[in-house]
Order: sequence, then structure tokens, then C-alpha cells
Amino acid sequence: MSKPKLVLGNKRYSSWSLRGYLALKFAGIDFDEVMVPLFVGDFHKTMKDNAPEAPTKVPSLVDGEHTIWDTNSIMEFAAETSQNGALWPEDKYQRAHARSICAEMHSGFAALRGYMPMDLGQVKETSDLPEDVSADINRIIEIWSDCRKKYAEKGPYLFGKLSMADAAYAPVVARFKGNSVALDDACTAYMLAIWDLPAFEEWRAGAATETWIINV
Ligand SMILES: N[C@@H](CCC(=O)N[C@@H](CS)C(=O)NCC(=O)O)C(=O)O
Repeated sequence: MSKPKLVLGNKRYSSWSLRGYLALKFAGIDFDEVMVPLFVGDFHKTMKDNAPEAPTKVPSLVDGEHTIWDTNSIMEFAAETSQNGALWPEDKYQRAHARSICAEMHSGFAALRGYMPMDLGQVKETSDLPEDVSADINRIIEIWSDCRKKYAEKGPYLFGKLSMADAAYAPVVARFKGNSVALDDACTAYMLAIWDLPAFEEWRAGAATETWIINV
């Protein structure tokens, strides 16, 4: 049987693709990758050629005749197909909490996304942040701090054990590191725990080989 195929964008820039990739890696699912460089040539046609049922956005996952798109769905599918045990917390209230923060990430933080796009190729100092960007950062710090306070005894990730919530927030780690956002000790420790995940290291190694430059 052929492997599922993850259609993804540039590793340097594509934050949604990173979430889909980590979800599959956390789940221990073996997959092939098809890279569609964003904003290069007829990239929407290339996305469509690779995943005809999906919208012209990355990531999408093609598994035989089935296509799964939109990152939250890929995370759910990966968790259901996991070879590595549960990737949502076992307690139903903690699971609901994890899904709440994933949904919040999926539908929110527009100011942060716009002002600090993921760019794994650069690190800069940032000062005088617009108010809405600071508000998004403060909200993420609130989410992380709350999780770490509640679940620290179980391990170093948002819900102690690694979960899909960590895949959802991994691009924020890249944004915070790339923009030298100051964090307290607990959030810094969380950020480093995610940054050092072997799957995230592999992703960054891939990003480092890319030659496309997008003016973000
Ligand atoms: N809601 C989608 C968002 C996907 C998305 O916006 N992907 C970006 C790249 S990170 C994209 O494909 N952009 C191309 C375009 O908008 O034309 C998801 O969760 O997967």
C-alpha cells in the first residue's frame, strides 16, 4: 500500500504546513511529502493537481482515494491513526481544553500572524509592537502559562504529554524565537521543549536547504 502524501508549502514560511507535518510525525505515521513552493509560478494549480478535492491551500493529506485538508482535520485524523498512543489528553475536560486552544489558534491571532509571519530564516529584535499584536502575544502567554501550571507534573508540553495542541502552537514558537519575544521562565522552557523536538529539528533542516525567498 502506498504511503499517505502530505502536500505542504515551503518549510521556511508555511506555518500551517508545519502543524500538519508535526501532527503526522507525533502520530508516527509514515508519509511522503510533496512540496509546493508558495507564490511561485502556478502554485494553486500544482496544489490542485496534487490534491484535487482540497482547496488551493496547504497542507492537505492524500491517503489513497481520501483527501483531508484544513489543519485541524489533519490533526484529528493523525490522532485517530496514531501509532504512538493518545495524542489528545485522556481526561475529557482536558481534551476539551486542548481542543479549545487549538480552535482558538485556528480562528484567531490574526494580528500576530500578519505582523510576525513565520520565517525560519531570520532572527530579529522587535520593539514597539502594535497594541493588537501585544494583545495576541499576551493571550498566548496566558494560554501557555495556564497549561504549564495545570499540567507541569505530567511532562514538559502543554498538557504534560505531547499532544496535538503542541503541533498547533509550534509555529508560535518559531515566531517568538524569530522575533526575540521576551517570555518568563516557564514559557521559555516550553518554547525550548518544542524547538528541540526531533521532528521540529528535521523540519528546520529542510527549511535551511530551501532557496525560495518570500518578502514577509
Ligand atoms: N485553514 C487552513 C489554512 C491554510 C493556509 O492558509 N495555508 C497557507 C500557507 S501557510 C496557504 O496555502 N496559502 C496560499 C494561499 O492562500 O494562496 C488550514 O488550517 O490548513
